[in-house]
Amino acid sequence: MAPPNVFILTGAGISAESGLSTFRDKDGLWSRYKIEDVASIEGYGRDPQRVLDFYNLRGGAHGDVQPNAGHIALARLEQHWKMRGAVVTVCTQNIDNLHERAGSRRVIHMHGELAKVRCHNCGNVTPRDGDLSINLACAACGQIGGMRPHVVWFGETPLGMDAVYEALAASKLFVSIGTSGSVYPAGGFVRAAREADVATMEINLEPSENADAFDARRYGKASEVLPVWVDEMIGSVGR
Ligand code: BV8
Repeated sequence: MAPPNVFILTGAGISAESGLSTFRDKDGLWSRYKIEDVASIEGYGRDPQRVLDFYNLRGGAHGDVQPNAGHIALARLEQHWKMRGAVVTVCTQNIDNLHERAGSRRVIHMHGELAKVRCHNCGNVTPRDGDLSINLACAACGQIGGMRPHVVWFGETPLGMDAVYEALAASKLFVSIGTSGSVYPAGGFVRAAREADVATMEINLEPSENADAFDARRYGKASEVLPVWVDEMIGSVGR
């Protein structure tokens, strides 16, 4: 008997212990930058280089960080589930590649990836190769000034939404990890799960904005709580 498919949503909190800033914690990114200036399509229109500098800075920080025990635990769960004919989907709001570097294979980056850049004019996506500037020309269409990070800003449509809702509908357990639940549509996934009779659990440092919507809740650091939870999940289906 295969174990139940699991849908996992992660946010900045799972990468916090790898040294990457979250957004809304006391010293988070939004305490130093205004969302509308650096993570909105309007802000990009007003001052594109300021937006590119914000992501160049984050690209630099991502360069030398490592996956933590929380990322590694989720990859272990996926591998174990796969051996037993079941699926673990990681849908992340994060633009770092720490899930992949920890060994997760089925990852949906609904807010994009800092490791990729996109031409705002023709849509061509290529691997990030150093800092972005408004003077760069697109290798595909040749236009200058449109090279941007391949990330989803406020007011833009998240990526992979069909795959997200398909995976959520095929799961029996929805687990939200390291997210404040303050950004939509991700913040609404727990309600979509409940409507589909999917069991829900929140694992976070502290109660999120949607805490009361979850059937179960565990609080603590992801690098400490996740290995314990994954051991329990694997133990429940036999090694
Ligand atoms: C959309 C970019 C339609 C990449 C991000 C007006 C106009 C247009 C849209 C809207 C509008 N009003 C509202 C909206 C919707 C809007 C929205 O939600 N606004 C909010 C402010 C209300 N959403 C959008 O615009 C989205 N697009 O709606 O399009 C649509 C909808 C459905 C289908 C089709 C079309 C686009 C949203 C994407 C915006 N881009 N980032 C980047 O720069 O990274 S959002 C940004 O917030 C990041 O992606 C981040 O991941 C995300 C959520 O933040 P969290 O990850 O939760 O991080 P946060 O700091 O908040 O919380 C961290 C948590 O971790 C905390 O709870 C903390 O306790 C915990 N923690 C800390 N340490 C640890 C820990 N937990 C465990 N262990 C630890 N050690």
